[in-house]
Amino acid sequence: MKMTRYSKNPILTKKDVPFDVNSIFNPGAVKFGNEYLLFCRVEMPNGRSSFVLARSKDGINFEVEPNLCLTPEEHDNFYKYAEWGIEDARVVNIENKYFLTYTGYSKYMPLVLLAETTDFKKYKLHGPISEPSNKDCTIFPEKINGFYWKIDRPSAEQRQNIWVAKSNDLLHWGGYECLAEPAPGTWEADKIGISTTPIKTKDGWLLLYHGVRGFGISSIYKLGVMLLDLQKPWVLKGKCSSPVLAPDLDYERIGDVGNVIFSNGWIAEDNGGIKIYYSGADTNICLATTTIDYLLSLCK
Ligand code: M1P
Repeated sequence: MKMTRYSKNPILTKKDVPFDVNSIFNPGAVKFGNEYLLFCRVEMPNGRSSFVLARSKDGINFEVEPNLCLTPEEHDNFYKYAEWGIEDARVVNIENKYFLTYTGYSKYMPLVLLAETTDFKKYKLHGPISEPSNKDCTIFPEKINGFYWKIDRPSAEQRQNIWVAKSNDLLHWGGYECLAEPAPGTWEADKIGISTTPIKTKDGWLLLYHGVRGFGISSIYKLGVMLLDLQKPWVLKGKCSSPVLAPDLDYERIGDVGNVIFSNGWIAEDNGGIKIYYSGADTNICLATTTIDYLLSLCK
């Protein structure tokens, strides 16, 4: 199986949200008990984003909860770093806790915030785990060589590369290494960023990433796949030469930001299948399915 879009995409739009929003998009995804959870970004009428949970028994039909689950205003001491919105959460299960890495947006510009939960009802907010400008952060689901590891995407003047770092406690980070750079003259020439939480496979850590290239007055966001060494997560073992998913259909081309496919959530099934949750044009939530074996074959 290659990459298959769900025939009834999008699976969620703002019409499915039981309160007034501009859009619902860019969900983190995780299995919690016997449920699939999407930790969705909703842009509120004032243009600032918060999070709402959507729940499903089959990973396809989701119901959006009636209330927001996390807002900028709940950030107390960290509100000044989240005042303009919280965006694009990645969710990872480590040692029976769920950690959320997401963008806090404010006058300081984007940085990475960390929160944890055990029940998706109460959230412990840890605040920034980067300086600005930084975003697109995900944490590995287990310790490697005795350390926690994260991947993120600092903006260094005009350069936007993907970096990796390690930590003893998930709060203090060091050992920075540059993991991947945009490939000049290709679909990912302008910038890249990690999309989804790493999945452990027999061949290495598998990740989706997004690549961006400017065309005329706009940019096109496409998804790629990369493979990292299991024991040395700063070593890129391979990556695709062309995108695995690119804007094509109307719901990916037309919306608040046209020609964007963006993902920050996927779920690996026990049978080797993968559900990729992605957003078209920063406006909706869609589903595509594939397999670990297919994605690994692209990284050879
Ligand atoms: O509009 C596409 C995406 O642009 C930004 O992503 P990045 O900084 O990684 O290029 C984010 O604002 C993201 O939310 C948005 O989907």
